[in-house]
Amino acid sequence: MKIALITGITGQDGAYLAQLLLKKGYKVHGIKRRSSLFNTDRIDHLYQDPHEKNVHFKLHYGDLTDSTNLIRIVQEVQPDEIYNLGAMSHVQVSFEAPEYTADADGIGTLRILEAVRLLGLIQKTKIYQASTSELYGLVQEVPQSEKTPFYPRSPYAVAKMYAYWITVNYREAYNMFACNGILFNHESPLRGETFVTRKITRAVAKLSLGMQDKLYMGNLNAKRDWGHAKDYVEAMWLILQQEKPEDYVIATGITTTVRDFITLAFAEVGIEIEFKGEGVDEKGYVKRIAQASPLSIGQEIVAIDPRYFRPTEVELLIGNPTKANTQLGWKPKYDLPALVKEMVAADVELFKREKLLKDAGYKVLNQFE
Ligand code: NDP
Ligand code: GDR
Repeated sequence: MKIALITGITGQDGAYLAQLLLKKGYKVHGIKRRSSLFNTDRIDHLYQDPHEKNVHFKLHYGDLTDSTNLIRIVQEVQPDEIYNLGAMSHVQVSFEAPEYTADADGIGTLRILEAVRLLGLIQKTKIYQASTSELYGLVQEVPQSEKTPFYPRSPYAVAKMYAYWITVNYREAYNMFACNGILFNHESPLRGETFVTRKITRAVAKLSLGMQDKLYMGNLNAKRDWGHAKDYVEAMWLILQQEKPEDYVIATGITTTVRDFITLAFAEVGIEIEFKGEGVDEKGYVKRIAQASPLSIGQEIVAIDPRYFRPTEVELLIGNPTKANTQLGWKPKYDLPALVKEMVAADVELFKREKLLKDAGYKVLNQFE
C-alpha cells in the first residue's frame, strides 16, 4: 500500500486529492494547522475514527513554517509521495502579508525538500510542488508553456518562484524525484469564498434568492484559464507516476474574462445581465429575467470597488497543456460551462438551506446576548 503525505489537506485541492488517493488504495496522511475553530470542513467526510483498525486517513498538526515539526512528521509517516499543496494562496492577501507568504510558500517548500534529504529518503520519497500560472505574471508570450519565461507580479508569485526553482535545484543536485505542476486556475464548489469564481457564484445564488443586493468586483478585464479542481488533482497524481521527474503545465487552453464568467454564472439562474460604462464606472444591470426573481429589469447588480484592484495585476493567462496531454495522457473532463453550472448549483443549494432556516425563524446563535 502506497503512503502519501499531503500538506494543505484542508484546502480545496487537498480535499479532492485526498479523496482521489484513498480511492486508489493509498494510505493518506495530511498536515493541518491548529486553529481556534474547526478547519476540516472539506475533509470531514473522509475522517476515520483512529480507534478503528485499518485506518487509512490520518491528520497531523503542523505548519510549513516549522521545520522541526515537518521533519518529525515526514520521519513518522515515511511517505512514498509528498504533495506540497500548503500555502498562503491568495494573491491579493500576499500584498498585505508578503513576509509570511515568502516563509510559508517559498521557504516552506525548501523545508519539505530538506526534510526528505536529511532523513535519507531521497530514493524513496517523490515530491510534487504546487507551482502556479502566476509565475508567468506579466505577459511574455501566449499560450504559456513549460518554456515560457517567468515574470512574477505579486509577493505570492515571487515566493512560488523560489519554490519552483528550489524544487528544480534539488532534483538536479540530489537526483530527487521532485516535480512542479504549473497549474492554471482551477475551481470547484469547494473553492475558497474570496477567490473570484466562488465570490461570483455565491453572489449569484444570494441575489437570485433575494439575500444580497449587489456584487462588488475588481478588475473585470482579467482573463483566466479556468479548469475544475477534480481534473487537476488527477494530473498531480499522474506527474508522480512517470518514469522521470519533470515539470508540467496543467491548463485547459481556453481563456475567459472575469466579466464573461459573471455573465455565464447569472445565466445559470435565468438572469441576463448587461454591462455599461468603463473602468471604475462600469456597472452590470439586469437585462432579462427568465423566471420568478426578486430582482427587477434595469436593476444595478454589479459595481466596481477599486479596493479589489491589485497593485500589480496579471492580465492574461492561457496555458498550453500539450506536454501534459501527450506525456501524461491528461485531458480535462470539465469545460467552463460545466464548471460554472456545478458551482452555481452548489451555492444555490447552500443558500436555499440557509434561507429556509431563516424563514422558519432560526437565527444564528449569539453567545454574547
Ligand atoms: P487553498 O487556499 O484552498 O488551501 C491552502 C491550504 O494550505 C489549506 O489547507 C491551508 O490551511 C494550508 N496552509 C496555509 N498556510 C499554511 C502553513 N503555513 N502551513 C501549513 N499549511 C498551510 O488552496 P488550493 O487548494 O486552491 O491550492 C493548493 C495549492 O496549489 C496552493 O499551494 C496554491 O498556491 C496552489 N495553486 C492553486 C491553484 C488554484 O487555482 N487553486 C493554481 C495553482 C497553484 P488552512 O485550511 O488552515 O487555511
Ligand atoms: P488568482 O485568483 O489571483 O488568479 O489566483 P482570483 O480568483 O483571486 O483572481 C482572479 C482574477 O480576478 C480578478 N478579480 C477579482 N479577484 C478576487 N479575488 N476578488 C474580486 O473581487 C475580483 N475582481 C476581479 C483578480 O484581479 C484576478 O485577475 C488563484 C489562486 O488560487 C492562486 O493560489 C493560484 O496560484 C492562481 O489562481 C493560479
